[in-house]
This record gives sequence, C-alpha cells and structure tokens, in this order.
Amino acid sequence: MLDIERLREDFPILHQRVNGHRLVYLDSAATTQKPRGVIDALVNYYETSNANIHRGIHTLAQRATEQYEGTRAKVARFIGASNPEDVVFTRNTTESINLVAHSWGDRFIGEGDEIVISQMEHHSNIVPWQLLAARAGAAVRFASLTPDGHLDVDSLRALIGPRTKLVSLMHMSNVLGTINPVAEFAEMAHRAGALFLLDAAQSVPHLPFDVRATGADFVAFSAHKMLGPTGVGVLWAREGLLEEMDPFMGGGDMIATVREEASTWAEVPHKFEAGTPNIADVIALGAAIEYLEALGMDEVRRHEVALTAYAMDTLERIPGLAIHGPRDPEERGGVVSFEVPGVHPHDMATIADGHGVAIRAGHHCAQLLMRQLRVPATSRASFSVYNGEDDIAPLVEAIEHARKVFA
Ligand code: C6P
Repeated sequence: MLDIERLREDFPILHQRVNGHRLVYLDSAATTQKPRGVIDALVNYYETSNANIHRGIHTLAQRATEQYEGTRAKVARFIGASNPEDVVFTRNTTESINLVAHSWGDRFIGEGDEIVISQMEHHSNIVPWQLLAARAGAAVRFASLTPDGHLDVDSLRALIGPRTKLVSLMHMSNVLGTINPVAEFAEMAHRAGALFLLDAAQSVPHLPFDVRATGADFVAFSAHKMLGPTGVGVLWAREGLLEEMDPFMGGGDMIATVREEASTWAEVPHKFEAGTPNIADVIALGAAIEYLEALGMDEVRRHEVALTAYAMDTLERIPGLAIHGPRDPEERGGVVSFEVPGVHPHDMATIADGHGVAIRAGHHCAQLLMRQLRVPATSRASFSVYNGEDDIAPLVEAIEHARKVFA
C-alpha cells in the first residue's frame, strides 16, 4: 500500500495553503505535480552537467549525452520496449502524434484511404488526422460510444475495412476514465492490414504498461503527466517503422551528410530529433520514471482504483450529482467527471478553488465527446499517487457550497 502521508513529503508544492485551505490538487490529468527528485535532477543537471549533447568531446558534453541517452533506456524499460532506439523524444503527446501524421502519414496515406479514430478522442488525436486527410485526400472515420461511456466495439469493427490504413485510439479517456481494451482494437486494425496508434497520455502514468501487450505500432505519451517535467513527450514505434518514415523536421543532429544536391539522415531515433533537444527535462523524466518504478506501477494502479471507488461512492451520495463514464472503478482510471445540477462547471471550479481544491472545468480538449454527452463542459477531479481519501471531503464541501449558492 502507498504511504500517502510520507509520499506527500516528496512533493514540495503540496505544502502550501491556497485561499486559506490546505491545497488539494485534483487536476493530475491536466498535469501532475513533481517530486523533489525530479526538481533536483533539473537543478543538478544545470549545476553540474550542462552542455550540448551528441556533439562535444569534452567531459560535460559526454556526461550530458550519457544522462540524456540514459533516460531513453529508462523509458524503454518502463514501457517494456526492447530497443531504446525505438524511442523518440518530442515535446509532448501532441507532437508525437503530429510526427506520425507527417512522417508516416504523408508517405503512406493517399487518396481514398481512411483513418479510424473515435468520438472519445482528445483533440490531439483528431486534428492531426483531419489535417493529414485534407493533405492526402483521405477520410477520417469516427467510432461511436455506448451510453455507459465505452467505445462501441461493433461500430469500430464496422468502420475498419480495406481502405483503413491507420486506427488511432486512446488507451484511457481523460474525461470518462474509460480504459479501452486496446489489444483487441490493435488486432482488429492488424487484421485489416492497418497500423494501430495508441494515445497513452493518460495510461502510461497510471498503470503497468507493456507495449508488447498493447499490440500497438505507435505509442505516444507526455512526461508532464507522469510526475516529470513539461516540454518532453515520447513517441515509441515498433521496430523498423521509424526507418521507413521521412524526417519530421530538418536541421542539426538529424543528418548524416549535407550536400548542396541533397542530404542524408542520421540513424533512428536521431533522424527525428532535429536541433538541440530539451536535454534537462529529458534527464529529469528519468528521475520521474525511477520514482514511479520505486513505488511500483501495480501499487500505483491499486491505489488509484481504491481512491476512485471511494470518490465515486462519496460523490454519488450528493443529491442529483451525475458521474460520467463506466461505473466499475476497475474499468476506469482515476478521472471523475461530474455534473452538479444547476451549477456550471466553471462556477464549480471557481468555488472549489476558494476551498483550496484544484479541479478542472471545461471541454477537456474533447469537444466531440462533450457533444455525445450533451454538455458544453464538465467538472473533473483527477488523481495521482499523492492523493488520498482525505482529499475527497474538501471536494464534497466545495460541491455542497456550490449547491447552496446556486440553489
Ligand atoms: N489532456 C487534460 O487536462 P499534451 O498536451 O500533448 O501533453 O497531451 C495531450 C493529450 C493527449 N491525449 C490525452 C488522452 C490527453 O489527456 C492529453 C492531455 C489534458 O485532459 C490537457 S487538455
């Protein structure tokens, strides 16, 4: 069992009062807080090792390169990938997906081809495909949802056919919490000869993740949602795929030779990392991974399932309150989107802030899903390792306060 009291000691930001109350941070699906080890890794890098990588012969450059490439190996280990060379560092999940849309999509998607996604997706797994479809004369198809917040498997199956070149779906919904049976979806894509991209922005940080078990060809996620710094994303690709793809951006570090007539590319993954990368933050992602590994991802998942179950049981006792997404906490992650009758989510979040409780309100970059739910926005509480049952009572107090104000 996670020792939450002790664990909170590792997160300096949590030791403050907001609007006169203990800070209760329930917005980890947007971005997580950072443990001391991650902050120290950033400071330590700048104090002891700051240098550009892959270029210098001097000691600092070698040290920085070793630490940067060391994180690539840690990422591979964390997601069960056998080759660190299949891991590309980007800025975030959004950039990882855009990289695939350009470097793979512009080469392999053509007129009349189809890309299958779902109405559950985050905008970063919708818009890059719409842009690609417009460039290529292809079409984007949308699988629908069931009333209880699952992806409708029959609708997905019906959409996947001979024209399908790519199926791109999220692993865990940032609004409903739904965990999709992605291995099944990957198999459906592969049977049709299509590739499968997995948006793992909300899953890699919260559950034991084995890239082989997902069946995915591409996996995208962000460091800042897994206790790491902002400005670093990951794209993993099945062995051999990166070699077949064109570069995303051109510049330093991604070339083998540059001639007036033409240039040639560096080996993967460097072919996809043009220019000086976000060295310090990549190194600090390594510290975040070590922190999560020390906790144990099985423990992290167990903790979040128990906390989600407790939060749902408690919130459901509030008259009229409705929770979106699957009822079974085992089928979802630590994300609880809810409606308080008569209270707009933005008012709910403002009142919660007055109680020191940070929740998110809005469409959560999922406007297609909002339309399916027939709401303009939701209030959302989302959890990470530092949240405990004692964070739920302040949320309930804030909801009760909002109900009185808007009664
Ligand atoms: N969701 C949320 O509050 P970036 O911004 O590129 O790091 O991650 C994008 C992204 C992609 N997929 C899913 C499933 C996500 O949840 C997110 C980010 C945040 O829900 C910010 S909108």
